[in-house]
Amino acid sequence: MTFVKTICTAFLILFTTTSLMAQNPLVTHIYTADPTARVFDDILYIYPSHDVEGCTEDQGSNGFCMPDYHIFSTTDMINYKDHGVALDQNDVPWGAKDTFGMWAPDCIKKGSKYYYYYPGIPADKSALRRIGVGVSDNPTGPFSWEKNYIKGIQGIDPNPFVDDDGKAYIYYGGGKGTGALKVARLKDNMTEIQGQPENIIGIPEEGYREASFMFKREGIYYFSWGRVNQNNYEIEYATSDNPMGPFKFQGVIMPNIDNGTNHHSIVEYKGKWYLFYHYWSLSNHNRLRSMRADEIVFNKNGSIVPKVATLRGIGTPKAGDLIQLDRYNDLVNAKISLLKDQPTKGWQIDYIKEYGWVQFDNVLFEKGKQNKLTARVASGSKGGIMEIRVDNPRGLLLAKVQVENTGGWDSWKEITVPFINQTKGVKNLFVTFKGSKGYLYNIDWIKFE
Ligand code: FUB
Repeated sequence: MTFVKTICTAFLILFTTTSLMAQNPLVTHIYTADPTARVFDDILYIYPSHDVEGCTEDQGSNGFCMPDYHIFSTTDMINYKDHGVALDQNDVPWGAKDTFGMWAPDCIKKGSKYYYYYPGIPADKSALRRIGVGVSDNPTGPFSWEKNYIKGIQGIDPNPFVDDDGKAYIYYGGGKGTGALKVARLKDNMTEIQGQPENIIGIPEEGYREASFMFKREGIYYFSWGRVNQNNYEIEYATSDNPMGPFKFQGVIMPNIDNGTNHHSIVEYKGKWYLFYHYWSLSNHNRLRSMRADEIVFNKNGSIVPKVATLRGIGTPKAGDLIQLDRYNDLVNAKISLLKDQPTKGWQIDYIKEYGWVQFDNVLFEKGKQNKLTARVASGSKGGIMEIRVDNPRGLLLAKVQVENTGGWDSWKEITVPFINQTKGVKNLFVTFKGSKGYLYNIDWIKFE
């Protein structure tokens, strides 16, 4: 049963911190949703939720089946380390058991401690969701979980924020029957609220709103959320000079991508700003989502340039990293589909025809560090040639791979060839397809060594 498989995978991961690499989605070994990205001591951490299959009718809610939380980290935004399960649903001290309702979490640092906030279904049935918190000396835990939920608030999508003056806040909202997005001051202990929660004022009232996220940039407080509006589901934002508002509505950050939900977070890392969100193309099911990220930019006046979701995502692969060409910037005379033999590994480029190419931007070539190219390919025809070039489809030729018939379109083979020419710096890659009429070969990935 798939669910049993998921549990086994979770166990495996529990005991072995795993390193994985991908473009969009960021990881494919498990489904991950609601990614909150945080930077602590120059490392980027992601605190997502975890979608699985296999819930019975009385388990899970709104079609989601979510048993636990994993934590991820990266320093290059290409290789992601899975630190395993940080909290299982049945270890929530105040939670109802086996309810698969572990929705979007978040984590923040205050002083030298890390505080992990999560929504859970309370055993006392006092609300649809309550919000719990755990404390740790490390961003990946182990966390010491507070015995009771935070009194005075109820809802989903907890988003803590610590201002430069040390004052802390928690934003939350959403969930059935709770239309408003809210904010409450957190006491210095980070486990209790101070005063009464307030509604977020100044943002559109129509439609369903959830997935609050607060960040500060150049003295401006940016509050963003997900909303089901006339355009389906969009990520929107508003700004203020006060973390409690009132806010001024600014517009859309990410237009609808037919997601059903699009929980997000925004973070600055190594001088660039990124939007983390989720999408379900790996599963073809919008309750089995995978986290993704794209770079965003700000206009001079501080407004955010709306971002259209990309396949390419973020990060600059270098020698040794797998380059998933199916996460392309442009593709001509070819298609993509999920790998048939191992769908959880992602996609392949297929139906490749002559005179086509795939463009994949931002690959780092370090002087003398790459001399060979390996391509994972398959062909059920007489094959063809792959030319690896930079800058444009006729640019400098780095390597040439002759692909023969490998025994079938799913019979994968790794072919290694030497570099013909060297290049240096961050380059846009063009892999061009040469051969005769008909389909030439399928490509899984390429790698420089
Ligand atoms: O993942 C479950 C819920 O869906 C989250 O809490 C919401 O923000 C939405 O993404």
